Amino acid sequence: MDIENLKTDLKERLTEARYEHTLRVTDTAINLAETFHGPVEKAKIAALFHDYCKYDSLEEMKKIIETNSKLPNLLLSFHHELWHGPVASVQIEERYTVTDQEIKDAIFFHTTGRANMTMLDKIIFLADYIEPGRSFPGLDEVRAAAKTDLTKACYQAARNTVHFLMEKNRTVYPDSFHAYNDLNQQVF
Ligand code: DGI
Ligand code: FE
Ligand code: FE
Repeated sequence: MDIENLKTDLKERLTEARYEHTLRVTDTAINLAETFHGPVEKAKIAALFHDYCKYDSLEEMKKIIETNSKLPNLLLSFHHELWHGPVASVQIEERYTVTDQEIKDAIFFHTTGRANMTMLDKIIFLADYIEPGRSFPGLDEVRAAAKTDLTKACYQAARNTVHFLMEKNRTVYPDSFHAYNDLNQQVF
């Protein structure tokens, strides 16, 4: 993987603010991987690519979801914010020959999480939530937990997100609930 080429591509595809977010998520993911003895190189690649499709057109993403058997059509019944991770996971395989399943899964599930998250899934999900540019209610607690307990911090992030969506009368994608329930059982 030529990181400098990838960064040039990202700069073209993303806004300045989103590109800066991506670099902060990457630093955060590398730190988490080092702290919890996870896969540092994979964390770096997955973090750099995680929002690769964030600004793709809705028509284009819809077509990819409809035609690619790896992507569930259920996504189309939920908010389009949920599409960019799954779509990125298949696009990067085609464009950059990223075939590592662990990396593709971490990108696919970075917005919702899922049941039985791998360590890399947790690292990317959490890094996206706690990167220094974020300011969510309850973030201090999650950042504190992230220093010592990866699963507990992910649980708190998943819980806060589901709580936030319900407060706003938004729909909650099944994988978000699956992540919440499974992490809850791992923590308590
Ligand atoms: O791409 P980012 O902005 O860095 O972060 P993200 O990929 O976590 O996307 C966050 C958005 O996705 C935020 O607006 C909340 C929304 N979201 C997360 N989980 C769900 C969700 N929206 C719905 N409708 N249902 C979910 O389960
Ligand atoms: Fe995202
Ligand atoms: Fe992100």
